[in-house]
Amino acid sequence: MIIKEYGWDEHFNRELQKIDNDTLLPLLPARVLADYGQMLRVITDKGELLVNRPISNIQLAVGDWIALEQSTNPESYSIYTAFPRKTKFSRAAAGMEVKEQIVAANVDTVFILQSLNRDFNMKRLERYLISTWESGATPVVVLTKSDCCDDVAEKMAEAYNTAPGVDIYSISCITQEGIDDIRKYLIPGKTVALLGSSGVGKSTLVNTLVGKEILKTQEIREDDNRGRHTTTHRELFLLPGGGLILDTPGMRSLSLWEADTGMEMMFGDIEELINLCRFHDCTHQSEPGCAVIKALESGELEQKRWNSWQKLQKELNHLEAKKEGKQRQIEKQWGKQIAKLQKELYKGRHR
Ligand SMILES: Nc1nc2c(ncn2[C@@H]2O[C@H](COP(=O)(O)OP(=O)(O)O)[C@@H](O)[C@H]2O)c(=O)[nH]1
Ligand SMILES: [Mg+2]
Ligand SMILES: [Zn+2]
Repeated sequence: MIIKEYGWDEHFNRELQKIDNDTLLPLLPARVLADYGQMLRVITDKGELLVNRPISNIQLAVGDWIALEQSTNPESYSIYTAFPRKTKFSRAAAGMEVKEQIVAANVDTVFILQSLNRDFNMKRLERYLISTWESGATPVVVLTKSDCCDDVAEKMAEAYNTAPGVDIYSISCITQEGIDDIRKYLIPGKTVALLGSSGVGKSTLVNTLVGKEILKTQEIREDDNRGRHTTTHRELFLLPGGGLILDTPGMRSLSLWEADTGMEMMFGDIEELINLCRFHDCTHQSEPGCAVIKALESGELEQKRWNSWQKLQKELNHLEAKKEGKQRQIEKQWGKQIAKLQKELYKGRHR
């Protein structure tokens, strides 16, 4: 069974049995390997196939498990349905519209990559950690290009401070430092996604793990040392020793989409403090009995973390308001359509 190597398991098998299949032939389970826009490349027990992206509302992402319907023409398959996801990494789509973008589905471990030389940024790391916890996958922090950094220990300590309890590694694809340590996450049937800004070394890491140049990487441009975009789509690879790895194009920004669980995982202590404030609508500015002010004064709560929490909370509140606004808009449009219909009905009756 090919699909087992790609993560098909009892869980999805049970989901398959649940599907009320009214097609002539049995459904063919498939996992999305690459997203080319209109077309998706999938893996099945019959090998790799190209299928059309459905026009329906289901938003599919690399890593998704779907069921294909076989037509009587054996060469033709279409998407019948998608299986519920085990995990889902989302962000708010770029642009004006309030929309979820699913970056990857059914990922077990997220490698959050930052380079030790220029991409190192704890605010960004916080965002990736929140989104990863929210997704249901386990985060692992991978600090790249250790060969280009002379204060690795200091940066590791900073990362530990931002990501307590999370596994953190420093690696170099040039000296091979740390590469064998992170191989332990590459388990047959399990999926690791590589996330991080453009140029941090995601594709180079895939090549290093695979042991050959299967992906194009960026040339460092002399002028700004930044590099160009080369990974243009998300793609899932089966590693020689088993295990799956998902390379992604760099994300310019990671706007949060949903973060209840993620915020709790990262800032649960702050949420607990807030519950201890004397007034339930405490603004934590100057109120008497404010547990936050007290914790800031005693040093129990770091000012930096409090600032982060406030900033993220503001962003999330803003996002909630936008989502609600969108919902109201939809309802208003509905209202208008119904009013129009009623008017026409009324006219019809009184003609
Ligand atoms: N010095 C050094 N450069 C690296 C390392 N890993 C990747 N690079 C370079 O960083 C640039 C961007 O790498 P790439 O894998 O394309 O990044 P991606 O955009 O995250 O996929 C390339 O020029 C790589 O050669 C490393 O461990 N050390
Ligand atoms: Mg790349
Ligand atoms: Zn307070």
